[in-house]
Amino acid sequence: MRIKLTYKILAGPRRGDDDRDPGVGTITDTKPKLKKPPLFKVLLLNDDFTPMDFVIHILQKFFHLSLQDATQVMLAVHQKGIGVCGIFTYEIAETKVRSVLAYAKTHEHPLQCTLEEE
Ligand code: TYC
Repeated sequence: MRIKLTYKILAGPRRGDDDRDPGVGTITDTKPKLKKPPLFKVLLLNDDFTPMDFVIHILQKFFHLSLQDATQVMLAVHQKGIGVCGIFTYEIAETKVRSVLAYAKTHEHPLQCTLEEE
């Protein structure tokens, strides 16, 4: 990446006084500065009490899954004990987990949800 920078000399020889300093400089930075953020899986845990329809509703409401995909994910969690609802950056994953837990609690279901770094 190259950044062209115009700067003003505050001390020392003034512009024009010194031919070596035209008042414009170029800073060259060879390292790319952008890094991919770490990603986090939002996981849903099975339990014996939360109704299947409620889990499907959660997957549609918070993870924007179609009815077909939500049903598949719910059944996978029901059979395997755990499953991935989606993969997000940390802040989004954390917000999804909080929202799901709060919503399940409001509806008096023991549904558990957590996150795990990819
Ligand atoms: N095991 C629940 C039932 O039989 C359904 C269920 C599925 C609950 C997925 C939680 O994350 C879950 N009613």
